[in-house]
Amino acid sequence: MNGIYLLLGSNMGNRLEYLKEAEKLLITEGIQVIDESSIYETEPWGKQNQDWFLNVILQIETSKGPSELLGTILDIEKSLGRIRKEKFGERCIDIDILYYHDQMVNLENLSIPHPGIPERRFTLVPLVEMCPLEIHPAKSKNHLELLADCTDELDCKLTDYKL
Ligand code: PH2
Ligand code: MG
Ligand code: MG
Repeated sequence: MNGIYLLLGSNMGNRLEYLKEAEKLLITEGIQVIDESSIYETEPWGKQNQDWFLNVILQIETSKGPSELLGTILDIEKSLGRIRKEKFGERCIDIDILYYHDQMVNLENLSIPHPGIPERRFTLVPLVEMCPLEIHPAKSKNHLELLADCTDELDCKLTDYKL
């Protein structure tokens, strides 16, 4: 896996505006966005009776290491008004680190690669769009193979929205 990838998600309020604001704040923090996926409208995974999400993946470049990057992300989520309630529940903004090159991180508050990648179509579909042949450093499979193996059947619709 080559590159640092973030997944952004929102399913509350003006979802597109939250994604746009999150990207702006990342850039304000000195993080460079070098590629972005299409925006997808996705069925809620993990907890059904909540609104659909908008999800997008950004490839970024930064001199921050994984833990410092997580600190910046948590500050941005807070400044956009995120309140942490239940696991998998609704959120105005969520920013997850999917990959930090080939690094494996296993800290109490941070696991990289993100453990949800292989089981979530809403993550694999935009990864296949951006980097189909990049190999997951722990699974030793590329994104096309991971998507083919994935049993998640929740819907993931391509939209025309732009960041
Ligand atoms: N995030 C979750 C839980 N469920 N479902 C979709 N479709 N998109 C998400 O970003 C998402 C989710 C936990 O962070
Ligand atoms: Mg998440
Ligand atoms: Mg998160």
